[in-house]
Amino acid sequence: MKKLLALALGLVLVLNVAAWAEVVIAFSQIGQESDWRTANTDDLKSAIENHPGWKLVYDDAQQKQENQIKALRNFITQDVNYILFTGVVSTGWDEVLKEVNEAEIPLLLIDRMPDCADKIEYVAAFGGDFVEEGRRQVAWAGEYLKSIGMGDKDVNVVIMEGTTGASAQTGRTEGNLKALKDYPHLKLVGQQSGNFTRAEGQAVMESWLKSLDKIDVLIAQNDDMALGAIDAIKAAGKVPGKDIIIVGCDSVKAAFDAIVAGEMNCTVECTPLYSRFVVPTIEALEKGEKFSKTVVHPEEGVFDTNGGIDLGTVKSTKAADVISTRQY
Ligand code: GZL
Repeated sequence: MKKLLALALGLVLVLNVAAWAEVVIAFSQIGQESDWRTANTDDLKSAIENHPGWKLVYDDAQQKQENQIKALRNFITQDVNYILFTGVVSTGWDEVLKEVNEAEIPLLLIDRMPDCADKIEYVAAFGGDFVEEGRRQVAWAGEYLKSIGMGDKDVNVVIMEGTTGASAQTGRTEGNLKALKDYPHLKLVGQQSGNFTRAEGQAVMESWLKSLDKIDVLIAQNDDMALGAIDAIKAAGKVPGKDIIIVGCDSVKAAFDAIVAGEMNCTVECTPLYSRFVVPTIEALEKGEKFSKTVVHPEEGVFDTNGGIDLGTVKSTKAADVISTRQY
């Protein structure tokens, strides 16, 4: 009996020590609105759950800010060791992120940065350069048209925006509109949100096909909306990638498939694979290292039908040449 008791006590002790040494990382994720988001979730979940001594606390906010705020407060109550955060929109985070700071839980910002970033404390930040991504989208369309001898022809452009108020939408729109000034023959005839989802992208394109005289170029601020638009274009009896030039963003696998099939023309990369930044950063923070508050932008490419389109900061790569190497 004594031996059994000693064994039980030993087991409790080991479990307590293990729990005590565990690093608990909480992740407030926006939702499951796109292939990009799914890849981002899968990448971070798998890296954290498979890391020795780490435990993941995960929350999917279903694209609702109030759910993210609730999740952040739950993380504080659970006294987790780190919080990973990306905000569905840019505003409305000041109060809750200050509560995270007051709880002295290290905050890592990934993907979409909150507007209050310069008023709160965070230990590291990794996210796309959304303005540059938006610039690249329009510049690709302008340079492509020049490459096929249509640089001096007026063409009608529509911009399908992401979730209204998300930094990925505001940044890409800023980049889109700035770049349009460099290509005066690209005439903006429509600008509407498709909320980063395939279904809403299809619905917006359906309405544009009914209401606009002619669409020559679609700039879709993510690939899911571009793929939804392709569905609508085909249903209307038009040829996507030919009747309407289609430029997406993210560079998810389905976009590569559409480009290789000739139904899409270009996708500007925005990587969702953040574990390669987050894991070494938390490992270093665990050793007491400090990081700057500068947002780290991953190196990203542009992928299209034939490659070779020079956008200044990057030259496009032929999608068919690299499709087999893609990780998401
Ligand atoms: C970009 C990310 C955006 C993607 C969309 O970093 O926030 O959200 O471009 C996703 O596909 O929904």
